[in-house]
Amino acid sequence: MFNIPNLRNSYSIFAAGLSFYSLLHPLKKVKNQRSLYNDGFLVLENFFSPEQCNELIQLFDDLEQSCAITYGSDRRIFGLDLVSDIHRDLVGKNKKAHEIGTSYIGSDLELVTTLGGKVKRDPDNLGSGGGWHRDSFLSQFKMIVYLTDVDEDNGPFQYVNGSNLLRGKLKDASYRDKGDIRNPRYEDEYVRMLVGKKGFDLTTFTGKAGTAILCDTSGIHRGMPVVNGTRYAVTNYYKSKSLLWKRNGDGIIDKLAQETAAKVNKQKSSND
Ligand SMILES: O=C(O)CCC(=O)C(=O)O
Repeated sequence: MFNIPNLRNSYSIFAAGLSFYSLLHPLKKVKNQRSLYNDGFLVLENFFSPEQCNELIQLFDDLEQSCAITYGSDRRIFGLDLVSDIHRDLVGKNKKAHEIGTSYIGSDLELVTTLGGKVKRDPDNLGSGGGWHRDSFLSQFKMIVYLTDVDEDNGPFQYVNGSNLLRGKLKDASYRDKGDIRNPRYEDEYVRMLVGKKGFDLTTFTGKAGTAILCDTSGIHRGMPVVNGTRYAVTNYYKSKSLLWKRNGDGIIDKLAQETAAKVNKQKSSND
């Protein structure tokens, strides 16, 4: 009998759908930013000064107790652009990140939220983002800026090079078990196989406080599990203004950001 769940797990249907969508929404090879297209990321050093990083950390610390949400080893505050001037003006409204993302995705982007994140060692120790994953199978743009120096020990961002490209997505899906084709989460062993045997490269982003990573999070990525120390970062989430890029999950992040704003407003009015 005609079985929809089986059909949904078919490689051919997944590949045809993704290819069709990618034909309609081609990613752009922008001059001077080819690594964003070819590898899925672009690194800009000294994007923020040490003083700016410290100010952003201080604000996170001030709000952590009342506003942070815990996800494994992550402490996250969504919507910092709604409650902090420096998060809004320096990070959320950052012109350079917006311009680069818009030219890569090929349609005007808008900020969904500026997230503040702090990662520490935790018993499950999956790292920021909860292990290897794609945020979606369709391209998505984010900017992560480290606010503390990041080495191999305190949770650097990691990315499987080229896993943002259609050919990377199709190649990877062809290795997966049928039931996993649409699963955006990956076991460590699977990523080791992609990197060790299937010719993908892996980048681990160590860097000084103030380093920005602009990336397409439809590629396979994670925050490496923390061995020692703490990592602070801010992340801009963007979405396209075009209706053709609408996703099922749109709205969840906005809601979390509004919750932060409501908590901070309540705190302010009880202090008045
Ligand atoms: O901040 C990081 O290092 C990774 C976070 C992540 O994977 C995510 O939010 O999707």
